[in-house]
Amino acid sequence: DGRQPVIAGNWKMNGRMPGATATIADLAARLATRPGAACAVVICPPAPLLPVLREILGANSRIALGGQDCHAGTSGAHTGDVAAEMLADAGAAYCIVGHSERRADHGEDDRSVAAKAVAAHRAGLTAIVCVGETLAEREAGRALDIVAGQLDGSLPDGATPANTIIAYEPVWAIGTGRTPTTDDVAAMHRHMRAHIAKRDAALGDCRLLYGGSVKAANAAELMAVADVDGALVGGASLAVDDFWPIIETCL
Ligand code: G2H
Repeated sequence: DGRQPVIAGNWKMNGRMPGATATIADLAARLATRPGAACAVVICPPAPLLPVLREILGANSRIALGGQDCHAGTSGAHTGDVAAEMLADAGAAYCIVGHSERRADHGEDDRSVAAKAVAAHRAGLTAIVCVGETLAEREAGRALDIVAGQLDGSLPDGATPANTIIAYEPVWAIGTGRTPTTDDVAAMHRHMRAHIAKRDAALGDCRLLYGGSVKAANAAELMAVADVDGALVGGASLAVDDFWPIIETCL
């Protein structure tokens, strides 16, 4: 299919010094033993760690950095928020937007997620737009429709396969150890690709990541599913010994 796979680690609110610097140095050293560009590796640490991790990696590292969220605006009276431009200044090339934890904890809806994706694009960042149904929605047989609606609302005009990656993360699989069957993931990803291609044929070539309890033991079978172009990994991205075998499935 020609799409370069992406393995992205979402550290969430984890990572202190000096552990974080040791982790990134270890990961960079392992990747240096596997030259080539088979797979894009992205780490999304807490924002305060971005500059120091960027310094350790250097400008041309195989590991790219990303933010976990951004504000839609460029500056202003928004205490606690971070602009996409600031993430770019700090060394990020990607930004996650619309993660279900942001949607749940901070009341973000599709409209605000789309505005954040626009901000990421404005700052030159690749947006990783997250969608996914709840357990109740899946049990009601509504998963495909819910995700299609989230895609309609969360993907902004101007999204392209170059500036936008989509992560399907069923809410009930996040941090729970539960994962959908590979058949369910295949059906969802096929449906998502067809849905976005209907809106804009070019968009159909976006990378579609699976996220939610990805770990070494299930990564190979999930990454082998048609229309899965990589993974967004939370808990299993925190320790290199857990994360490395997941990356290796795409090297
Ligand atoms: C889903 C995922 C990373 P985990 O949130 O975005 O986390 O792999 O811990 O389920």
